[in-house]
Amino acid sequence: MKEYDHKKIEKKWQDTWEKKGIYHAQDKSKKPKYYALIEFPYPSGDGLHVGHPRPYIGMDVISRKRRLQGFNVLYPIGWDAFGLPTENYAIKTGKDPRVVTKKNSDTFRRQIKSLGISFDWSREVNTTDPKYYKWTQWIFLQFFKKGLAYKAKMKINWCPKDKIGLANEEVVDGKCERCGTVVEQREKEQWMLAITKYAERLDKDLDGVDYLPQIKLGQRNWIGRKEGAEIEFDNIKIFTTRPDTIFGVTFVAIAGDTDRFTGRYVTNPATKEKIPVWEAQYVMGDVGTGAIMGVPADDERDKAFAEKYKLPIIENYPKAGFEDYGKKVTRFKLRDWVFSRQRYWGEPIPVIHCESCGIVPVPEKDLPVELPKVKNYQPTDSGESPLANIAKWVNVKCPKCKGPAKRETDTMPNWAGSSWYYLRYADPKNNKEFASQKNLKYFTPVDWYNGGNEHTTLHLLYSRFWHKFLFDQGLVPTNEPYMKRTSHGMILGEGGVKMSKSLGNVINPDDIVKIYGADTLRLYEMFIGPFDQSAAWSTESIIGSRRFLERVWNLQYKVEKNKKYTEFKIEKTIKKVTEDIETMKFNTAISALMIFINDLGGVDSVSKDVYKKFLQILSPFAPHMTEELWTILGEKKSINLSAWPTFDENLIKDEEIKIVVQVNGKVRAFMSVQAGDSEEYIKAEVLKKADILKYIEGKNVKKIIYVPNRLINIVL
Ligand code: ANZ
Ligand code: ZN
Repeated sequence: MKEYDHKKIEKKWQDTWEKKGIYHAQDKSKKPKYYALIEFPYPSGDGLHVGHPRPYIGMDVISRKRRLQGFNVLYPIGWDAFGLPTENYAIKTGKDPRVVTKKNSDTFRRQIKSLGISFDWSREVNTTDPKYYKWTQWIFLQFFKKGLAYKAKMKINWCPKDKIGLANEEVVDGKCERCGTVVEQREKEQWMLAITKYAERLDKDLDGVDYLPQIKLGQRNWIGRKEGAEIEFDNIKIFTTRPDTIFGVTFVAIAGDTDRFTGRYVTNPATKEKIPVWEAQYVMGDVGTGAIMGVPADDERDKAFAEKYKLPIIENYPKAGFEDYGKKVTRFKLRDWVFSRQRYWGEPIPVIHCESCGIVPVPEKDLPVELPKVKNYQPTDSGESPLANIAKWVNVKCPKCKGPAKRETDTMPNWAGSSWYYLRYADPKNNKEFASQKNLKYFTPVDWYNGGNEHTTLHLLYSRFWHKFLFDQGLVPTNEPYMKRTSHGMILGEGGVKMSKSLGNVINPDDIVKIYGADTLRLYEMFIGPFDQSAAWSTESIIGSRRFLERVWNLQYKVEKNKKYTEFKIEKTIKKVTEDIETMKFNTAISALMIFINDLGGVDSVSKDVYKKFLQILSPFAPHMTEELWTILGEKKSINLSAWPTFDENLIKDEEIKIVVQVNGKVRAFMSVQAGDSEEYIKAEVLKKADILKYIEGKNVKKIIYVPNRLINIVL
């Protein structure tokens, strides 16, 4: 007997698969396509920890199953590599961020490859590659040409530590999402993207996609669609969702830094009474019209305000019809997207400022505008990008009038490259278009996208916006980018605390792969708990997953080629695994596999047919070992090229049925039987049941009536 040597097996198959390009999606195929997507990682200097691969393995299970089901699967990966951590590291060490990015992504790639994820590495993209960001810049220019990218003086959220402007989405409880520093407000010229133009569709079109309910809700709340009315109190326009309360209005309030009476009065259009105009802190300048009508009797905040400043409160007032005073309007909470950063490590915004022509887009033939090499990556305290100091790069001729002009020195936020990367995967080497229409038509939309909950209001919303815009320009074939969206829970450290460097509880997958093997790690991460919930790592439990694989391995020595297979039915297990994978219940799929092996424990031999089917349904979880066993069984082609086992529904029906047990016509108990059990057998068994014995002990059983699959009646 050969022992299960994961080191040899895993290396061997990873090399073979790579050499044969077995996981490459075909641009042209008779098979239907399936596009599975994970959020491409940011290649950090710390390398992978065991939390990273959880979604990769989850979607890998789906992808592998789809291949066996006959699909031409696109399961790509790349690097979302612009952004602050690399830039801050460059500032500290003076190293070129390009070099740092290369090193980090090399590490990530090596680590991910060691897990046997079936990514199509031939389609790898990197957002910091000029060949890639050329198209990010090109798409920006399409926004610009349509007036959806514009410059505005804005109060922006400013992180004084990172020296960077933040989008609202990046501010959590008034603090910088990255470093926790309290955010300040600064007035600055910024590039904006007009996402609000798409607010209505971003909300409405959620109806047509299959996202988890909490993801839809998260987006809807963020977009904040609200129907209400605008009503004019003389020259002050207010926004209300309750125009019916207009007879209860006792004051009007406009947004202000302090609460104070303005000295002015306006007329209530319903009552024609004069009411005072206040400035109030609780009225937000950028919500609605920035002014409200105060109804202290029916609104908590208005009531608190009225009590504090001794304003009248009208308790009983007639309700108006919703339509009587109002111009009906729809309002959104969503704001336009602050799209520029004054930092180095991002895509340069491809426009030129000319004194006579104004803002001129860089001509398409001059794209990409490449990031120049600099000596110092430090952002300036005045808030200007380090690019502003490179006169040679900044000073250019205006493309229109050839007069002296200056390049824009702002760069794009780290959300830019990820807003369209899934389109590039369809045609990653194209240097004429961001992707050909033919490939886009074939591969998109993404069929299933799994990613982190933290991206619900950021990346997921941004990329839907870009996609809709591209759709409107006729550049992508569908209105939505992703048909289905799910999310995964985090993997926590031992004992349920977050894995972090400072706590010293980070588990490096390299160590696990070395000791237990990639298949064990994969199986364990899928078995650790419900996929959508957080789960705590336990090195002790990983041994259980390893033992299970060893048992599967050893079963090869019990295989009998000609054995007629009767005693063990695998159909139930096939059904369970087939269905559970579809709902990402990976943990229960694996328990079904484990139960099957347990039940097999005692037998002397197993039929080859059953064993092969078992290997096939285990293969998405443990691809290396199953491939090895498949070959040992004499198969010439990869298990990945085999067909997902189907099952005879009739054999499945052969399941437990609950029947009613009566004694003299009275229901006394229930009994589980197999549909295939004979009447004789059931009649004998029922008389042995403890909860029946007490009714019949010492009595004479006259007859037993059996109604198949329904009831059994013992007549005394
Ligand atoms: C009168 C009124 C009567 C209102 C009432 C509510 C209840 P919600 O409630 O969250 O859907 N509002 C409008 N613009 C505002 C602003 N710029 N800053 C602060 N509050 C503002 O939000 C809609 C309500 O929020 C609006 O309807 C308005 O108060 C207030 F019994 O008008 B209401
Ligand atoms: Zn000019």
